[in-house]
Amino acid sequence: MLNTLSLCHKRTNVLTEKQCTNIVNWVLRNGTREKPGTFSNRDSKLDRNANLYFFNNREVSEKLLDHVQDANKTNWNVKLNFCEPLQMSEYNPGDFYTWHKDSFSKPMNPWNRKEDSIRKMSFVVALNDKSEYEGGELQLVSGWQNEKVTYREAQLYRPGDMIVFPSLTDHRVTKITKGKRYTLVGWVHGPPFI
Ligand SMILES: O=C(O)CCC(=O)C(=O)O
Repeated sequence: MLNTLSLCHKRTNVLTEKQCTNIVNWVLRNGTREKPGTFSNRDSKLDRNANLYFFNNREVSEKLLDHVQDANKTNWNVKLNFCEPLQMSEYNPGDFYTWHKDSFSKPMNPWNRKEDSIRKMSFVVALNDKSEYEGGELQLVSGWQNEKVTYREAQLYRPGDMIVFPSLTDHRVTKITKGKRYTLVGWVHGPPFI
């Protein structure tokens, strides 16, 4: 029997175009720039090239968390509680991110919360228009056919387009060949599965 569980959930206009531009400009000036793979309990080596910035914005975080909760209720119904600090990614020509999962095998708590937790839902919001760059497709693994992976494209076209998916889903960003791509990425935690 086919598994009918949704792979991902797309929403549009979760942020206005102006909000997206403001976020890019603000984060480039004020965000904390980090190298990828700063969590010591990563299960596998990260293979990517992109500039990453971390930032906190309660209003944006709460708004996006509401969208994730709605998507979760429609599709997966897992217990969720909070969102990590937001990440803005800037991809320039040559940048990419190979297949990976966002979740870790062990619960974590670098934020000194009461309980350990685990990443359960990931989301990506386009902060600029697809016409501003080439390549840079976000793809999610949907299965296997003839020993080859099959995938679905996340279809992030317009600023404010959002994709929500379980953090255990393998995904990648193909190489950018022209222009700049900006995305806002977030991870929503819930209690460990066991
Ligand atoms: O920028 C994107 O589209 C996705 C980035 C990503 O996969 C990640 O940060 O885990």
